[in-house]
Amino acid sequence: MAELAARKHVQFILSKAKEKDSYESVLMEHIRLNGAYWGLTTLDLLGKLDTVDVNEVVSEVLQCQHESGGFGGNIGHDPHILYTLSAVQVLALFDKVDVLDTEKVANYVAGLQNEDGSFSGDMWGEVDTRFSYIAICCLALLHHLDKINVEKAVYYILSCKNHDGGFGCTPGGESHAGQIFCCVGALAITGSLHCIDKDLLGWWLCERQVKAGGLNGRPEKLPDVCYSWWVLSSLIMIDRVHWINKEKLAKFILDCQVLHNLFDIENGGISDRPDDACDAYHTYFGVAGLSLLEYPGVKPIDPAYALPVDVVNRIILGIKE
Ligand code: GRG
Repeated sequence: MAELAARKHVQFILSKAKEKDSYESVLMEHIRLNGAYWGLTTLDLLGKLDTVDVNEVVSEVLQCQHESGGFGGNIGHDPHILYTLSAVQVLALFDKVDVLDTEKVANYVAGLQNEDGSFSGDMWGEVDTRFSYIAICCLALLHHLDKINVEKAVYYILSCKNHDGGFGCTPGGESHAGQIFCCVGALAITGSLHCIDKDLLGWWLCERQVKAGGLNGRPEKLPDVCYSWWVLSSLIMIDRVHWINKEKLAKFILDCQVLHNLFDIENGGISDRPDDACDAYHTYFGVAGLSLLEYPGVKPIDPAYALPVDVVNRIILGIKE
């Protein structure tokens, strides 16, 4: 089996952070805070978070905050719950959540809860179980879950459960591994995992493994490295990870490493499938997947909070290492 080229992936992430004018960085401009979360969490999992300047990161994050308390994807962009979680997660990595007026951020998130317990992503009202997860994860990290009606939030998530055991975006929506992560993660954080039929969901999730070892997000689809996170974290949370072949999955992720670019120059990064181009999103979810597989040299990640375990222990349990 190929080995994890950790040093090259760190270089790849650091080089992406510096790029300002490339085609890719322009495409990523509106989701810069998400990108910061993917890149910096990758560095932390690989033990290299100290290669970045904390004050610079904190200042960039704070510049994305809107007067409502929410965060935009970049400086001057409208606030959305998607970027608000990334902002809190990035600050959490550096033990800097206290630079925030946590009450204000929590009020922004809590203000997006609807009467039926669901969450909108922003003032324009789109509803999705992604936003339920984000609200719950974000408020838990801010110690402000008391600001929402948790019972209604859980009830809404359960209304998105399908007969195949999976979950969709809204009631009746097709089961998809990404939404399943969100629903299972939110139920895990709120202590409601007993509401899941673990065998039924575990069966649907383990059927996502294809012959090559990789995982897809729903039936008949191609495997993609990012599902190493969405599927595997869900299987771990419901205690059914032994239902897939972990070794084959690790091999698939390692085969997606891009170690040389088109000009045969040393590169780094992980792609969606072998021989494709790499990006920060797949690099993060590939490394995070290997972390869930307990790959040597990669720090353990928490499957519900999607942050390194030591960060979650520090914030949620108050344990300093
Ligand atoms: C903190 C990890 C973390 C997440 C925050 C934004 C979010 C909460 C979760 C997103 C969950 C999700 C829906 C992931 C799926 C992303 C994805 C690869 C979608 C592609 O969907 P299709 O239909 O691809 O284009 P398939 O693979 O089905 O062909």
